[in-house]
Amino acid sequence: MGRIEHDAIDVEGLGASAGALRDRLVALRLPLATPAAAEARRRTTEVRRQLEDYVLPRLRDLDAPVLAVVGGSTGAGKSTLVNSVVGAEVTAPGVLRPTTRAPVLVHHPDAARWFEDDRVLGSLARVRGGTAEGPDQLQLVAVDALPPELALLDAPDIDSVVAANRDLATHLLDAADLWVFVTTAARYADAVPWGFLRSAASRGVGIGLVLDRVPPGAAGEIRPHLASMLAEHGLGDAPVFVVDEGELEHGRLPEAAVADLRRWLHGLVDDHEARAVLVRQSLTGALGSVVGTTEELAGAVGEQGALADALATAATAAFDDAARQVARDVRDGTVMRGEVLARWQDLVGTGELLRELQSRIGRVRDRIAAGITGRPRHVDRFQGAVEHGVETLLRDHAVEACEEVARRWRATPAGAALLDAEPALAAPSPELAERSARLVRDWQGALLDLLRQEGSGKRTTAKLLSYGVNGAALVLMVGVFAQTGGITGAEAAIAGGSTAVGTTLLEALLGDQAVRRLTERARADLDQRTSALLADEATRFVDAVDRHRPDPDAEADLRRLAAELRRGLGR
Ligand SMILES: Nc1nc2c(ncn2[C@@H]2O[C@H](COP(=O)(O)OP(=O)(O)OP(=O)(O)O)[C@@H](O)[C@H]2O)c(=O)[nH]1
Ligand SMILES: [Mg+2]
Repeated sequence: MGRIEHDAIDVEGLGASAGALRDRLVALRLPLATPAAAEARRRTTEVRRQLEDYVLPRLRDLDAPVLAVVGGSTGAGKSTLVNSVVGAEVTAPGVLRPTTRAPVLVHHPDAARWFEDDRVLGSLARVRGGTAEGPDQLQLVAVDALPPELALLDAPDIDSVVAANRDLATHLLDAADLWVFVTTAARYADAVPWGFLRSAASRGVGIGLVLDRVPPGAAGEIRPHLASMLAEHGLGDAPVFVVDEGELEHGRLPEAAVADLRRWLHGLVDDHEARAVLVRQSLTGALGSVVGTTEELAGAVGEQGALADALATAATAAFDDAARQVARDVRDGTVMRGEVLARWQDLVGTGELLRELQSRIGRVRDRIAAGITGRPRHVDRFQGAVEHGVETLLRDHAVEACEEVARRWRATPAGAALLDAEPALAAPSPELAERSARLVRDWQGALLDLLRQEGSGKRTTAKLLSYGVNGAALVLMVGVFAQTGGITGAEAAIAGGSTAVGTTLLEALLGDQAVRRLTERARADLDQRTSALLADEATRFVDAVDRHRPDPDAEADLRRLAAELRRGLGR
């Protein structure tokens, strides 16, 4: 065998890029269940297989024999044809369908080394002598009748009732330099073969069509129709070989029936230049389709990224909304109703607020007293009610936000699948109650600090401290949950009239301006804390999206590798 010149393409560069692309495709994930993803995943496997089965082995060994795969419908006569072309019984034809389950690769004895290792169709175990039985085996047969530069592969049927047969047929055709596609007078217009032929055309693989088992005299009628179908599918240049149905001799077709096909096959490889052209065409054709598909896959990855962004945005928007609603409810007195109001009235009505406002030692002593008597003070119960009120508010809005995210996500199949995959997202986080209670306590702590700061360095300090910051803090809290900045008539009504007692005192101490300002600051602080907590709830959704997001570099990697291959092909 003489060496083939392949100056027209940068074999080494292409090999490196194709290898890198293969590795990238192995790692490629399209985790979102978009309608396009299933197809994209299928195509990913297809391109990867195309690279592994054909492009990479061919780039490594441009001088390996041309592999012609004989494929087509069941019972079309493929095995009979292979036996007839090589003039020996190398593969078993049969009456039962499908007959050929394990593929049979026929080669010249001198070409054995090209097929014995896993260079091509590496996933199939080699069997020599005996009979291969399963779709994961490849039967190797050496015959002198074939030129060393040509190997023939008898494939199972493409339209088999056996799924493994169909997959294997596709796999084998992917590995081919050349397709010998066999159909019959009865079946040439079927849909399945044309699906395969369309992919052959897009892959640019060399192809010869055999119209087999043609009733004598029927060819004249079929040929023009077949030719127009081929032209329609971009295969107008493919030669057509008509084989008349006739008597078989020892299970083989008469010599005259296969002479043309054999001559064509041998002609393709006899001449080094012709072989180089065939190999290069199939190779660049395959690489061209690999590039096209890779660019489409990059697009699909990009769409998944954009969809993931949209899902994450829907989640953060729902929780931002929830935070705004919480802020609104805090202002319009929602918290100050029911239990909280009742406890506040207790606090005021029993005179405990006044005592609290006037007690400089404040809570510590009272807590000890409460501990001894076991009777919770009104101030504690009020505080508990506020904690519970804020917690309820946060939970209600968090539940609503979860439902809103679910509603938006369910609008897309990918979002729906994501929710099904992450059932914990149906409800707010289990820690929400505990975190809300802590939020209220932390906020109250900050409120006390605020009051202490307000008092420090001023003449009011001593007075404020003498009245007790705890009491002042309680009055401020009520102010925060009422409608406007300061505690004035409107809020006093909400709070049951008796708020005025504390307010008057507080305003007398700090001035109404300061009370208004402090209330605003305390409210802003509460808003900030509730927003942060709800933002954390949103993060659970964003994290779930991130777990189902394609690798952020994937799209750019695919585009870069496709561009490299384009350059290597000189396109
Ligand atoms: N008389 C006659 N019989 C043929 C001809 N070609 C094939 N047959 C018979 O048709 C049957 C099917 O042929 P095969 O060669 O096994 O067909 P195949 O395409 O390999 O079938 P699968 O392996 O099942 O896909 C066998 O019994 C053959 O002997 C022909 O030209 N004339
Ligand atoms: Mg067969």
